[in-house]
Amino acid sequence: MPAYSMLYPANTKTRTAISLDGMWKFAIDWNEEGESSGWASGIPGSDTIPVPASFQDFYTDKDTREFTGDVWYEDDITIPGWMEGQDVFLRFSAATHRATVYINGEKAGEHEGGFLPFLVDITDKARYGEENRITVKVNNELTETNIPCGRTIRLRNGRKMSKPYFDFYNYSGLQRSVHLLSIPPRSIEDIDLRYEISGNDASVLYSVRTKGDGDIRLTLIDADGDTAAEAEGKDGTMIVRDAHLWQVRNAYLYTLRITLSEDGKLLDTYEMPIGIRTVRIEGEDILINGSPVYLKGFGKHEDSDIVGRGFSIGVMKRDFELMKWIGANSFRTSHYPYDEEIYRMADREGFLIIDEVPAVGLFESLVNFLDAGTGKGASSFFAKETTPLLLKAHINAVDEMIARDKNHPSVIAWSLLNEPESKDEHSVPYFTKVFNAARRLDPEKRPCTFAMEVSSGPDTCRCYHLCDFIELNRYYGWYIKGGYEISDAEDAFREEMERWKERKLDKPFIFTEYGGDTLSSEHKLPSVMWSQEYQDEVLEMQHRIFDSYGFVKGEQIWNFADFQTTEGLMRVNGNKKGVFTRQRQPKDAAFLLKKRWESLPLDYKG
Ligand code: CKU
Repeated sequence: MPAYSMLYPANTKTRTAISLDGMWKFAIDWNEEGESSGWASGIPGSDTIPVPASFQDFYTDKDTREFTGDVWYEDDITIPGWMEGQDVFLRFSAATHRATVYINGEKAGEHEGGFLPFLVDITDKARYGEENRITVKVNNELTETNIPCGRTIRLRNGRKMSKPYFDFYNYSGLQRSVHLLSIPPRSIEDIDLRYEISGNDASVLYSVRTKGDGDIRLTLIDADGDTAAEAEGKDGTMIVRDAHLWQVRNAYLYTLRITLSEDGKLLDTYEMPIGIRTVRIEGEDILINGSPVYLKGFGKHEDSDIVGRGFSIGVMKRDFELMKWIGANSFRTSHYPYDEEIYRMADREGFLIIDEVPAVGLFESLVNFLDAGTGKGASSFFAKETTPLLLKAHINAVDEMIARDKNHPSVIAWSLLNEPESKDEHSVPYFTKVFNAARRLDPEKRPCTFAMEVSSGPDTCRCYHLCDFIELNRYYGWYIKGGYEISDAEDAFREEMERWKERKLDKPFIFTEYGGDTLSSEHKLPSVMWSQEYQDEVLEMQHRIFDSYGFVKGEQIWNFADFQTTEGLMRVNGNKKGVFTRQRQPKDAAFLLKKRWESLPLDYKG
């Protein structure tokens, strides 16, 4: 368990989580003077901006949208007098890519990495019963020492510019919720859970960590509000008779109540939804509760109009409705861990999640994602002077991701890198350390994997032996032999699959990316690339390949919806591989997928 608490900010009898979402004061540090000019005590100007949201797409001038450097947020909040004596924190669900937090002008904490939560302890700095000024400096520069990787350049006019090594816009700011938390000084800090199923019964194996001592009691409450099991002590097992299992697209959630008390006096209580289910890989099968499943779904992004990568509860709802409509059962959180609400929704709706750490762009090339798609480029990304720093940041993100997401029944696997350089000998020790960390940190020991681009093939990749199942990102018929050459693309695709087959890996394969760009405005008969007709042709060809191999146990098309990228010759105002438009309306391919996915049984090829 990590030495910090990643528990979701819940309100209970003993704890309070107050949302600080809303309009915050906002200033861009154009002249890199914020620190020296004392902005920590008060930021200049009178602009205000919504939290949560990316700052980029509100404004009408390009220098602001493309701004690279520090942006400052400020909010004056009253911290209630009754919180005095409690442990008091500011909880940021994310600050992209790094943040320094001040209270009343004094530095209170900082965090590196843009997609996971962090707590800032303000217990001793807060003024209780009074107004307090919260100031946050957020920096969005990309480097090769943190994930996702990229560079920051300086234009001749003095402006900095982000050069991502990845194919999504470098949205940033306070993109997720902020809370004020009060927690009792002796409290529940964390819990690990594992499940075993035998016949109709289940065992819930648990281990609770607390701050300070006390008597621990656990109560498992079923969906009708009845007690299903109880236990006492820090570590133990709850036996659940006639357990309701959490099943794919048929979720059943229990509430787990944990209490910490002393001499019958309640010190702290925490409640969380949990689902009883097991995940296992056996030979070429992915087993949920012992039964084989075939994954159908998407690589997604957190991306929508106006708020950018800012969490939008409305967009989340729409996305789940579309995924249900189309017959999907899973998605990958490409290319970073998503907002916690999305996992809670997946827990309720019975979706399976491959949870991905933001390790994208670990590939030596200027137009990284493009060269990755065609198999060009690539040298030794993991033999640089800076590699140890990158590895440290990477493992730290894996640690935080697993700490945050380990208790979601929806999370069935950890995707530890996306399309890294994996042909070079230096990748082997790097990957091994990342995989070892994940395996050590996850109490449930879920399968671990990474997404492989085409140059990481059966004869070239040196790291796939580390994977419990193989994730392939393949664009035959798009980046490779697109258009009228599609018949050759199909041959080349089949040849690659035959070589994988010869390896006899005895592991499941999931296609975590496939598809092609399509403009929702374009129709053409006969097809041309970018038309809706061609998207259907590519998918039909790619599906034929998937159907020919028994070890292919899932397909997650790239992408759920069109999304924003950096501008450039290869992108027409964003990546257009969406099955839905950015406004979440279907392209023709959505109907093709609906027909296919509704007809494929859950245990297809099982
Ligand atoms: C996607 C092998 C291609 C890598 N993949 C990564 C993803 O982030 C991109 O958006 C390719 C694409 O559409 O090119």
